[in-house]
Amino acid sequence: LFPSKLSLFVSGMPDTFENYIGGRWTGAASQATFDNRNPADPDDHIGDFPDSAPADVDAAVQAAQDAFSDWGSTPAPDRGKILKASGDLLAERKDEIARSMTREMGKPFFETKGDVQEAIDTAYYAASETRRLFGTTVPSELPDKMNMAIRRPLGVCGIITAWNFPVAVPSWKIFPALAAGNTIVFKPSEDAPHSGLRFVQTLIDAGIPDGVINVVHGADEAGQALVEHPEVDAIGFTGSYEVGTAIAETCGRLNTPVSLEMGGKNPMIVMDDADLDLALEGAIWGAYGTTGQRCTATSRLICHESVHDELVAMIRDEAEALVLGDGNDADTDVGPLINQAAAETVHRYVEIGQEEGATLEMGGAPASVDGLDGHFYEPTLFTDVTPDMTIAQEEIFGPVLATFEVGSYDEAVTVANDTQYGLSSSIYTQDVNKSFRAMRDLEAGITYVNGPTIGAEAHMPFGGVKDTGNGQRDGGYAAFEFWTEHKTLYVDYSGQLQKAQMDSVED
Ligand code: UN1
Repeated sequence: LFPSKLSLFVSGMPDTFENYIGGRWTGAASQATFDNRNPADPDDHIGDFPDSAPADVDAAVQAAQDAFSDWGSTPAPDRGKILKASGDLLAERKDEIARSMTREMGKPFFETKGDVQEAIDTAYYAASETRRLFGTTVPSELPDKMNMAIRRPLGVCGIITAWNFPVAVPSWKIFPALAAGNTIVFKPSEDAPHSGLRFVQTLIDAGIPDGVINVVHGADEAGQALVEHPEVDAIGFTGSYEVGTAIAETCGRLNTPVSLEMGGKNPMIVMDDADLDLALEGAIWGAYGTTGQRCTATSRLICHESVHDELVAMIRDEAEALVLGDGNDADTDVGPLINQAAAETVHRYVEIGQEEGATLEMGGAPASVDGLDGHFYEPTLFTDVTPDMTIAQEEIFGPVLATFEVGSYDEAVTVANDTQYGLSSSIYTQDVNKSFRAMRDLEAGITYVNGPTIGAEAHMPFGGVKDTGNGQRDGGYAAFEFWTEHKTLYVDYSGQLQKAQMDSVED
């Protein structure tokens, strides 16, 4: 029944969706639900999802635990075959998943296709790693003895993700975690639960055994129950700094490994020798793509004073031509914000920017779109911003770009690093020396040269320094480092007791 409901999703009546626990679809034990609405048109009621409580989370953790022994001991390349098949299904269903993702969370269809593509790339990458999963083999300090370290799964992994990349970001965590032999309890964002289900459906259709992946819908109560569950062996989280640090505290108390990807306040430096047309395209895409709702969004534009005014004028011209609307309309460049609370938060930041003395160059108000009652907001640009201002420091998660004028490369780097966050960063320059210096000097997990701060690729480490993270990374082989632990093996084939750290076998 469920898959046919999914295919009706793009239009039609609201539907009722369920949790997926131990291979069965089920509502919350309490029967409570929350609704899911189109942010471009909140009258469009997409469906109702279970509002899960600790009892539902407990059932899912139990199912994941029951499935762990078989899945963890399945040959890794066999696990890889299921991931590959899931990637193939994502590719087959790419357009329909993207259409429904746009309806659910608002970003335009060309962007939601990219979101699904990122998951396809991750599926194929993680599947191929199942034939590597490198350990180490090194000489022993003793004769006739071999030393190895292999990678073992952690066990039951809780995955909690945001709505802005509702397929790509879960895939960054779930595919490598599954490839490594872990079982999963996944809580998708309550603002994009359907996209999370569409993603999991590809794993189910690819033949993942019951209990290996479980989905529990809900908000804070469900998330907290997952993090606090004593049988959960690791947590992967992408979301806000406030929620992430609360999770870290709980995980610290319970001694649960945790991987955190939190906010960003990502700088793009434009030096006096930059190609300004290129920088313009980068700034528009980095700041207003996804309506600024990326943890990697370009939110600070740090310009050399000799190019600042020209670039600001260029951005105004270009941004004013951006078309706001329903992301499923072909003309739309920029979709809505995710919900009313987000629209209010963004507007409050704009007011604070003006109160603190920044100049509002463009935008700064909710936008109306004919026939739609969605949470649209004008692409917004502030100049005369100084590093002490609130809009220079706090993550706004909306289409708001703040520019700073600087007189030198050193000043640009000082301004760029003046933030609690350290996710992404970029520099536009044609000077090879400055670009290499920036790669060293910018305090961020990611630095782009001559590109904006967005655009991570699936096989590369993704994550940040300072308050953006806790030293872990999604993406690439780095993800396997988190989702596995080392087991060290010594094999002594000398036929005698050999004592390590002694001068010789006679000691
Ligand atoms: C996020 O906003 O959490 O690099 C992820 C990028 C995207 C991923 C963003 N590929 O902007």
